[in-house]
Amino acid sequence: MTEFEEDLPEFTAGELDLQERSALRRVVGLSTELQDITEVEYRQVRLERVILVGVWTSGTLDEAERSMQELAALAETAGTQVLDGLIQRRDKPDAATYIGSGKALEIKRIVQSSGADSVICDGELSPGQLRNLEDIIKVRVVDRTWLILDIFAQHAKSREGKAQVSLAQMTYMLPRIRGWGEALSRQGAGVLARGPGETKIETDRRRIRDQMAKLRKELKAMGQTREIQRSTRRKAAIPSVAIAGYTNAGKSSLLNRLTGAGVLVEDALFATLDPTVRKVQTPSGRNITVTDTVGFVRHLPHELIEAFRSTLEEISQSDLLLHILDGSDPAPEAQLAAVKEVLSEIGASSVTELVVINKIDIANLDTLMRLKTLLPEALLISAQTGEGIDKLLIAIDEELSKLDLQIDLVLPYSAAALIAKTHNVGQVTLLEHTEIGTRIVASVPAKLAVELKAASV
Ligand SMILES: Nc1nc2c(ncn2[C@@H]2O[C@H](COP(=O)(O)OP(=O)(O)OP(=O)(O)O)[C@@H](O)[C@H]2O)c(=O)[nH]1
Ligand SMILES: [Mg+2]
Repeated sequence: MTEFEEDLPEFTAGELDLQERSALRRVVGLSTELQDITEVEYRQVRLERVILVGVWTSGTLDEAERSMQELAALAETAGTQVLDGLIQRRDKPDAATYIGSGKALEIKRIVQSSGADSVICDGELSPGQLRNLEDIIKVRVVDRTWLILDIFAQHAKSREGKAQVSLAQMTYMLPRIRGWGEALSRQGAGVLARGPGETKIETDRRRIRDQMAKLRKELKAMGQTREIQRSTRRKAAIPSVAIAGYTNAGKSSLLNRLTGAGVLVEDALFATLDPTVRKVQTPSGRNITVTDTVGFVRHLPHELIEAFRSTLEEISQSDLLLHILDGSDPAPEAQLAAVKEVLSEIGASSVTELVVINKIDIANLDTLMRLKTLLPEALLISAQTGEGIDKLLIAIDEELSKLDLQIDLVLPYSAAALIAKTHNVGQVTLLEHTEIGTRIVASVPAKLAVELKAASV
């Protein structure tokens, strides 16, 4: 027995097996995996203990603090422990370091004394700002955009959702690759995939671009499937109602309340990423579909809007939009503005909108009064207690009936299926059998009116 072997602690057979395997993995890691880790992969290493940093440039201190509270909620949703949060008053963010180099040094000291492993800045930082801050503070520095992308990545479940988030992350990372671990990556040291003279940054970029092209292709195919499903619903002339709004406003709760859909409801930001479509019947007997989808947030990363375009079409292509507002939020007006901004960006501004103020069971009365003055047409509900839901359904009915057209025409007897469809989605007031066919007087969605006209005699 050698000296070395004598020094080995005693292991049970199982432990030894585990040790051997992890030792083996470690060797493989040293030779290729560490060199091959891309910046994107490094960035995806979990944050654990974080310090939040914000720059307060305009608005009241209250607003600046609320923005930081939201950043803290986002950080916690991402699974981190928030150790501290600091706001720096400035006319505008520092071009080189966001908070200014003096403040950056101060943050470095706080990071060291608190044992934080990362810093999260409340904004979208330029690649240069991130790099400079990391150089000063000596721990990883990420921004709000990165954090939101990370939450999306953790919550994505469907194949489409995952692909959308990956694409958004890569779009964000591509200009930000700084060649992390340059010291580790022995340039050109025998990694097969790497061409002669190519640096690690170039390899990373090339790899990311290849993956992005692949993802775009996959997403295009998945988007086509969604489009087919949507056009099937369109052919059936069933009006579509989309629920949109700020994250955590209660969109999924409302869908569940309306349909018993059993969608995940959670007091967490971005609990829902994949859209859910369910059928509902309104009090007048109208069949509609209701879609719950991803929530919005202030400064929703543009990369995400781009990547989620196909999902967001569920909103922009709907017949009616229920804009859910969290009445229990201290400043729902800010949410309203943020949601409107995203809606216009996704081309949904022209869709008829009903503003629905939710959580009235726990909302502050003053806030509700303020909102009612600002939005006299808004409906008040509680998805939790069910209050106001009857009125909401009636309002949905009314709004949809405005989109209906009155028809009075004769259909050939061969068009029995169309008559059944008219019964199903419209309000039939007269049905009469004549020599040439069935006379039908009804109020129907515009899409069906076109179809009926084309088939009439
Ligand atoms: N008190 C009260 N809580 C509500 C009401 N509606 C929703 N909630 C709560 O608010 C939280 C968020 O609800 P969700 O339905 O998941 O919200 P969402 O808009 O789908 O959120 P995301 O999918 O994360 O964007 C949950 O804890 C719900 O229980 C309500 O009317 N009253
Ligand atoms: Mg939801």
